[in-house]
Amino acid sequence: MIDNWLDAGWSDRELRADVSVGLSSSPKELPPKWFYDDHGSELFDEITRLDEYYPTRREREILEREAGAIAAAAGADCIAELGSGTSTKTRILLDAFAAAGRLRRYVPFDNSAATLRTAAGEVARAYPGLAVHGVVGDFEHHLGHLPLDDVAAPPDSPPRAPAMVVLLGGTIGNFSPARRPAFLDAVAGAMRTGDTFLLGTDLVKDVDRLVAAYDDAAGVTARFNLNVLSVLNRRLGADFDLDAFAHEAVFDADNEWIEMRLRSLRTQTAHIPALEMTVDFAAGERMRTEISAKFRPERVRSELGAAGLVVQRMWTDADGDYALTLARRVL
Ligand code: SAH
Ligand code: AVI
Repeated sequence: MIDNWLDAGWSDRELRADVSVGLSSSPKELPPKWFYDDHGSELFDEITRLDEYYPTRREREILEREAGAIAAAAGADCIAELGSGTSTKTRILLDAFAAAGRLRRYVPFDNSAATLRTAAGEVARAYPGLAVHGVVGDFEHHLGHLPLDDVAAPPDSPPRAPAMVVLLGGTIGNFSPARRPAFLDAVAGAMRTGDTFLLGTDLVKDVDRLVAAYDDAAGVTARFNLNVLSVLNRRLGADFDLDAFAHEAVFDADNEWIEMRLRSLRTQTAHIPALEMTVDFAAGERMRTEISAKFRPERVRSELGAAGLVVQRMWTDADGDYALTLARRVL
């Protein structure tokens, strides 16, 4: 079963609002969620296999080592995954929960409809007997619809077992610090007392490794970054010249985040007919397209705690590059 909260009208209104606000601001800005059309999702998948992009490998290492402990500690029979993408690493969790004899439901949730449908279908085929309930939605708006309760359960059935909500890949880092508390409150609000939240966070580290992870030699991240302009061209009839912008990734040491930008290579004007908008760029002007925050363990604990999610366990990979944290909603 797939629920879809992103009908074309909703998504178009959201895109128009984001683009008209973001490109009228100074400095100009676009939210990262618009990277992930079908092509952007494929490019992200390619990024996860790059030598320089360590977070996926590090997270997989922790999952392979600790999935059994996570299954035991969570005691859940339902895994709901926000920003599930291709659900590739999730299979390590699904296998461990199945081995513990308690896997019943998987709820992948993503705003990239085609990726979600493919992933949900593949997981359903690979795990016979698993109820897969996919949700196409925006996790900044639709967490109130996260179906942690089994809609097929008869009304007189006993209270459900705990569920585990997961957010992997370091995706929490793509929220600005100002928006993280509301997001974590919404996650906790979608859970019941006793449910757990498994959160992947990239950790602060050597600047050169961080920058290389977001500015790879093969230029895949550059294509991923520029793809947001193709999304605006296709969906809003805009005329951005992708050859007139350059990808940049810099580490902001004060904020401890990687910032991705598109730098205008010349003075130019882009037209966005759907918004009746023209946007002027000076030569060298930078437009921010993503932040990817890097965390320290204390910050992970305190931000989860502020949302009523109490940390039960925190694991890192052997090199201390990345952390997975399991927190429980206690009230
Ligand atoms: N969890 C996967 C994918 C991470 S990429 C991994 O660890 O590799 C981030 C994913 O979040 C993408 O699949 C993207 O489509 C999705 N996403 C980004 N913004 C979103 C939003 N606002 N609502 C729902 N999904 C979103
Ligand atoms: C999905 N997100 C956690 C990725 C990140 O590392 O911030 C997106 C990404 N941007 C550039 N490379 C990967």
